[in-house]
Amino acid sequence: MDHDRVLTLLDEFRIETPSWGYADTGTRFGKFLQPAAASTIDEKLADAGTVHEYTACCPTVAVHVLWDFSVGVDAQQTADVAKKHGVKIGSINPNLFQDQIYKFGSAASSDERARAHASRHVNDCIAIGKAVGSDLLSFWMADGTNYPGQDDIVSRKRRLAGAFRQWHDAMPDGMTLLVEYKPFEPTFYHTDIADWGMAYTFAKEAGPNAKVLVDTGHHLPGANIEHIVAFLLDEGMLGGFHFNDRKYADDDLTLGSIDPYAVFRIFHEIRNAAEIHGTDVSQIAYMVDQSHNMKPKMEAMIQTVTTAQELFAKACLVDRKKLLDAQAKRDIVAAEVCLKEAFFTDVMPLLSNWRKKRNLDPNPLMAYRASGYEARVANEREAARAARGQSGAGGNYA
Ligand code: RM4
Ligand code: MN
Ligand code: MN
Repeated sequence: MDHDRVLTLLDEFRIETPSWGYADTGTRFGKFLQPAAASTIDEKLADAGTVHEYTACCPTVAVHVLWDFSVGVDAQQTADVAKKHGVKIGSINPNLFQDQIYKFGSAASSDERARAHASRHVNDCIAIGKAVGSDLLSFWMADGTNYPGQDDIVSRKRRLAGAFRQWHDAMPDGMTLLVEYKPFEPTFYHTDIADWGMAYTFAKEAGPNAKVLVDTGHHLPGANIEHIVAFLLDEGMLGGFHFNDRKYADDDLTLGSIDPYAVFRIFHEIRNAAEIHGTDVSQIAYMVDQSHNMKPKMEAMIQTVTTAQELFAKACLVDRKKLLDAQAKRDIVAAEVCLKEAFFTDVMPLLSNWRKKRNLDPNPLMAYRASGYEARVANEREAARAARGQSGAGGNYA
């Protein structure tokens, strides 16, 4: 592929960053607070805007409704704040796991009150989505059970399917419902949407505007994620990604920090679908789902999106003619070499070129570091928190 074509593909490669990635988050063992962490939606959007300013590839921000919108605040106002920071509100993530009422699940629960509570929240989320002009309603359900025999799996499945159908039909035209899966955690015996096949089934039954969301950290060890991606794409059912890396489980480590070749292989399947099979890949929502506990959050986010760009560019460089030829000859070694050659190509000159055209520094991470942003907002935010009588950024997640 010639370099101009890669540059055009990079123009179309947009990555959504998550509001919760800028806030203080932790593990179930505690939180390590960072003075520069964002504690208000305004601060989160300012951070997201800054990431976009240095990278030019992150124009939208995912929001988690419970954490980012307060009762009585007009959603449109939040959209205006986003605009002020040079970004837009992207996917709307309902929170169906934190309220006490969800102890036994939300839409899959046998408790009618929990189901009604969930539906009210989802309807509020749809209204927020409409108000801010978002076209994605993204579901991760924590529903599941902890012990064999705890609840009837089939009844739970039917209740969940019914809820998705209702929520699908409540969405305005142009909105897409995404169904995310995860094999375990927070429940440890069964999860109601445990894998891509279940997510596919729920999405398919919900209606034409529902698709599957692949969170790269939500698989059991050894799963071939690029195979899942290729399969879903060919079925027209791949809605998008939550990018992160992992060593063990849902670790939410920086994308490509553990296994960059695995990320490359995912992008390779996407480009293969587009170039060999004529699949429309333009609607795939690339999103980050990481919340860093130890790394500085902004640096981690810039690292993540620039890594995504690098691995995507490398995947664009796979010589597909040569690959098809090797496959036709059943030449396994030559076929694999095609992938390896692209993976080991230095794409930094290409990306520098892309950035220069946008008046960006060729090294966004170093430019961000040199800007002093972190120290400045740390001072401002610590002072603002002290004025509010708040210690630490607070926040809700973990
Ligand atoms: C879950 C899942 C969801 C995210 C929450 C915070 O593990 O990845 O996408 O919204 O975490
Ligand atoms: Mn996720
Ligand atoms: Mn996760």
